[in-house]
Amino acid sequence: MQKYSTMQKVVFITGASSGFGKACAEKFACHGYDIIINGRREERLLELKEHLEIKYNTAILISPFDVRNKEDVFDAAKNIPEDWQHIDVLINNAGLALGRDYFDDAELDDWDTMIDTNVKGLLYTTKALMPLIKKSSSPHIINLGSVAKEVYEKGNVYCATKAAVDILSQSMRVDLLRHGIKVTAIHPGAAETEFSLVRFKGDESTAKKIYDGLTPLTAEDVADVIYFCATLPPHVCINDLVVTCIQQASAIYFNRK
Ligand code: NDP
Ligand code: 8X3
Repeated sequence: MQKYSTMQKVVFITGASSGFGKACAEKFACHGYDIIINGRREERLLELKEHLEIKYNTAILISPFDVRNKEDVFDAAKNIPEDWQHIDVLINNAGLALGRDYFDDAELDDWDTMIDTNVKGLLYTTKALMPLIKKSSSPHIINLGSVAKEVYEKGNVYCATKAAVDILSQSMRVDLLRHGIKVTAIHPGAAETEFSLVRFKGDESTAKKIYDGLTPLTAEDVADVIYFCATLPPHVCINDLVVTCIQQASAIYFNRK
């Protein structure tokens, strides 16, 4: 679908083929935003685009790329069509955990993938889109951190990547202050998405056990919180927001039934 108006607010969401990213696409589309959706699984993005355009009569652009690939990220940013040339909200959501092992047992390749995706991918995407973000009259960058910025056993490198997201969000907020760019870091607790299935490499029963005895957050809960942060008055910015289900008090403490 063509964009109706270049004035329409544009949201760019990385990792929109599943979980929080997909739920954010649905939430912003239902409120009339035009959306650029990213992920590696292009068929899922096409399916989502069709669904949202039909249901909400909004314009959706797909931008499939791997956030780890610097060249692809910058090419994708360069190739955004003329009438999409401003980004009002960037949601840096693409990310993953791989493995849950003691430091000395963990796989080096898993560490590389988490660092390349959760940290370097977020940096590349933000840097590549910066010219378009600066064109917005009310720019906002929203980074997905996690309660995992607090260390838990066998969390090692995943926790480190989310601590890095925390620090980078603070740093962006300081360095981009002079441009009037809002920077929000959202730190969710356990939420049932494809996250654990990815973490445990397709092992469904181990993935399910993570949520035993819990009513965890849903992707829609997190999207609601993100939408709330993105739609506050122009002079108000939520800098950091930790959100958990009521049975979780920190990265470590749970009250399982
Ligand atoms: P999902 O696995 O459901 O979704 C992850 C998304 O990231 C997918 O759309 C995936 O798309 C995308 N993605 C992964 N790697 C890449 C890549 N290299 N390039 C582009 N896109 C990529 O997980 P969630 O929705 O739960 O997770 C979203 C974010 O929230 C992550 O950053 C995660 O760390 C964080 N988080 C999750 C929590 C949870 O309990 N679920 C709690 C706290 C934070 P594709 O595979 O198509 O590329
Ligand atoms: C995902 C939440 O606690 O499984 O970031 O690491 S946790």
